[in-house]
Amino acid sequence: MKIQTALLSVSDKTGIVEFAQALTQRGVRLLSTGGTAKLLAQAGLAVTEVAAHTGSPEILDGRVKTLHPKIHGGLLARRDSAAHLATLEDHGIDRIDMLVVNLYPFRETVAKLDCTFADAVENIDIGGPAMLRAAAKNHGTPEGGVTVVIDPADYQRVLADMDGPHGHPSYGLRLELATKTYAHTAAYDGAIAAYLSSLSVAEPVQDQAPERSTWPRTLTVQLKQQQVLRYGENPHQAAAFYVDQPIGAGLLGSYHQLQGKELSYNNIADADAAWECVRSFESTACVIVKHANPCGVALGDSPLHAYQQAFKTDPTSAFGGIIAFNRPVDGPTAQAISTQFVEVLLAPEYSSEALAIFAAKKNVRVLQVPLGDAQNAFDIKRVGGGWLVQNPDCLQVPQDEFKLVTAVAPSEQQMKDLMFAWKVAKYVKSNAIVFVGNGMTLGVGAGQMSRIDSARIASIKAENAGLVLAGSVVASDAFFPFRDGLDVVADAGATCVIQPGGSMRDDEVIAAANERGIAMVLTGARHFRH
Ligand code: 93A
Repeated sequence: MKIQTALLSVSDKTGIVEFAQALTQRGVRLLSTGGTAKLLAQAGLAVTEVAAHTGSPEILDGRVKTLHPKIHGGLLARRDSAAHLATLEDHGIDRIDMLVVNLYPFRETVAKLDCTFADAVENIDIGGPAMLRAAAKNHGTPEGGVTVVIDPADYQRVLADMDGPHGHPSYGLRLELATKTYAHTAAYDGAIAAYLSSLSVAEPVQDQAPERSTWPRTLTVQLKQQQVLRYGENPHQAAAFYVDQPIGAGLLGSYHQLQGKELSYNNIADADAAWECVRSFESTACVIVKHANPCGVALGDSPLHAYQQAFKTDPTSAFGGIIAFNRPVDGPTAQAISTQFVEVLLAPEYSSEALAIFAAKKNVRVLQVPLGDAQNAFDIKRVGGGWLVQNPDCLQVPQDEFKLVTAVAPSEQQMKDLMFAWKVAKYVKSNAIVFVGNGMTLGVGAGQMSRIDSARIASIKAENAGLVLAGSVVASDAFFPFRDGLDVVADAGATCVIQPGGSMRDDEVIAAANERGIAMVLTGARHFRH
């Protein structure tokens, strides 16, 4: 069914004049609301104001513009129902075949903290969502229906379809746009609910910016399915990957897979752990992850050097690992990696030489992830019957706030290593103990129920890899509850320790450090990771 009439009513007027021009050229009659109509008329386009079309003026300061049977009847009448079309005739209602609407900018308005309550309320769009939902409901059948456009990015696709074999937007496109519309109106209402539920004042004053709490009582997130996964953590669990809308720059969800087997659930979880860790370093770094824990992390003069050092930490665990770089991967690095079994590779870029080397290893999943500093808005953990929500762990205590509590102080290189170890410990599951020497991990103890066991495991792993802990530094993600954990790392050869402090027995632990001639730095903040 050829498009005869389109209704255009947009707050974001990007590209609307050009789109309206293109519609006019294709013989479409334009209806439009106040501000949009004015803009189109200024551009020399023939446009009928909705008020003139319905015979009802905009009233109540524009709160009622399009809420009229001539609009909603024109959108909702079934194109395949003779009775519906006859009803339109009886009431002198024209069909509206296309709806182009984007809503009052509610989210953008309330994002300004000085936005008054009245301003927020006035930016709740009523007529727009009503029309959008009506048009999307009536997206129709392959024979005909309403085309609903909420995003200027879709204008070109709609025109291309109109110029295609059907002469009107295809059913597939109409269905897709209708789906997008409902996701959009749902998120829009979600934002309104979140705003209202964040107001901490029982009776907000109209012309004042109300106080708002960080945690709205209602939380809505908009997620889009990126892919259905073959299975979940285990083959008997179904799974899918959903990503935020929009995805912040630098987060894993914006990955582009260049080659290799399909990503699995565990691949994605491990890739995220590796990526979050590697992008936290400013200098060239490589992170190797296995079962969500880093099993080798190193800084280097080049990606190759960083990889070789990271690999040395735990070559056994690195087998089948996830490897991430914060620098482009070049040919020599690719060559070195291709001698080991690797599940997933992540980097901001790859040279053509590197890609040619990986191409010979068809199964290796090569992901390109742009670097960026976006953080997730929330960390979410599923528990029975609900979600636990928190801010992500982005705390970085500046080095000048660290407290030296021992007689011995770290050297400059040891201080660098302490900072590095502290950063890595944040990405190791608690209880975390990380031995470091010269910018590389020497032993990682992860996920034990007691800190002393993590310390033992870390030193055993260093020994297994043939690495020497004498003169190393060590980080502990949370305080030492007793001196025993400290004694284990000292026995292994550590000479400097970084830890949050804050234990009831800090005095005992500090005394032990002094007794053993160890330097100890307290950060004042812990990094549990469960
Ligand atoms: O105030 S409303 O909730 N009541 C309406 O009847 C109505 N109809 C369209 N808002 C309404 N709209 C919105 O006006 C549209 O969603 C669009 O965002 C905006 C376009 O207004 P104008 O063309 O005057 O700039």
